[in-house]
Amino acid sequence: MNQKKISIIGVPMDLGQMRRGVDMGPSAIRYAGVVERLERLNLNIHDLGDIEIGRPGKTEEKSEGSNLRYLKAVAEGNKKLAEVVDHTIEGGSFPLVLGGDHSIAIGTLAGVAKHYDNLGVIWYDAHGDLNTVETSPSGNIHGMPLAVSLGIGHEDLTSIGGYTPKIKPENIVIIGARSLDDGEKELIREVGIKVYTMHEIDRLGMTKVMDEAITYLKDKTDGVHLSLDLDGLDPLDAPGVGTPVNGGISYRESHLAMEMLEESKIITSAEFVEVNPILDDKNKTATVAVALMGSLFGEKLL
Ligand code: HAR
Ligand code: MN
Ligand code: MN
Ligand code: MN
Repeated sequence: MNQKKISIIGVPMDLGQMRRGVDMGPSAIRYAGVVERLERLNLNIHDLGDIEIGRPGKTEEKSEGSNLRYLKAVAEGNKKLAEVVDHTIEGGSFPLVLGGDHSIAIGTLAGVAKHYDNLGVIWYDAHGDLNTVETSPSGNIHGMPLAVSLGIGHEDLTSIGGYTPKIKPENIVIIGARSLDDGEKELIREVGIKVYTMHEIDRLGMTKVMDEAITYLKDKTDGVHLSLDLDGLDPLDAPGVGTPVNGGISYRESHLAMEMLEESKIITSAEFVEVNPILDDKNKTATVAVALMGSLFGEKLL
């Protein structure tokens, strides 16, 4: 039988934001049993281990002429990640990337997008991650990866992988947004990104939201990357994240979303980010992440 091959890539990155500990996310997710869980689904799982991420000291936080935190080390780590993701796809395997903070989407997308003419992206997140050097309220790179992938941002980040942009605005769907900065709202309107905020999720229900999102992406894309930030979920269900925002997507709604993505067969790569075991409650958030991965890869209740 031709088994689907999945390569797990850990990225112990915590330099894209200010709460230390999210670098232990890949360990926490492995501890929660990701390999065993997916092996039960008769998938061929390869754990490639972790990408090496630099450990700069606090004094190296700001590099010359930039207000972005740890720009150099974030860019270096993402370059390595892009290479590994690229080779994973070349080798016929599905890349499943475990974060680490959301700045790693820069490298993941750099490695993925070169394999597609029209890559779609589902950005499951409380945030838009559409800030630029100019609009960022924090200087934290984890608030910027979607903008960077659109080709908007610091050149050291947009140039990763040797091409830019990675994705087109009309191929993006954001789901779960409830904390958008003014500059992000402007960019969403300016370039035309489809966003399902918590308002639409409450009003339409997750079934309709996912049906619409899948229909929106299906015909115009030749692959879809799922970038799932655990803070898209409500902090009651996923407390172990650095920037929790109340009023989020429930565990059950998220399961449904993953099941619908699995049925649609559109997802060709995925990443689960922002799991911070230091802020967590007995590894609850990593456990939720693994359960969602189970549904995404075909686990059934009956
Ligand atoms: N929008 C804020 C900023 O750019 C907070 C971003 C928080 N981001 C994440 N990723 N946790 O979604 O600083
Ligand atoms: Mn290559
Ligand atoms: Mn995010
Ligand atoms: Mn977020």
